[in-house]
Amino acid sequence: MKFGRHMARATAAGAALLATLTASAITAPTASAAPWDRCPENKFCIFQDMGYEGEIAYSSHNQPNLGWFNDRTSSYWNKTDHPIAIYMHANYGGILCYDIPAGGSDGHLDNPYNDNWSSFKAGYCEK
Ligand SMILES: [Ca+2]
Repeated sequence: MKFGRHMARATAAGAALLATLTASAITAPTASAAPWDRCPENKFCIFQDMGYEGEIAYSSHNQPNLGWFNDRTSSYWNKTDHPIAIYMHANYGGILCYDIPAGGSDGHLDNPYNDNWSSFKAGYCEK
């Protein structure tokens, strides 16, 4: 009887291991995808959270009002071929302006820029 129970446990353990390996093989491609991979080519992407996490919004056009995303951006990735100017108020207003070069990215916006973006357009800030 002892031998029989031992074999039953071994079989169950083997089945569990096989299930784990199978699950890993299926989920591996998803797990290896970086969060910024969600940003399409030729778009300027903004993320709600640090580390390119949370909700994402993107555009290849000027945005005078970020709508739901107003004052929420905490990281960004510029996959366009041109610079982007960020403004702290809608309609490209406010005292502060933030330049992003073509291809630029930052996974951790510091104050006063974190959660403070309200509009953006192509080009550098006017100084
Ligand atoms: Ca945020």
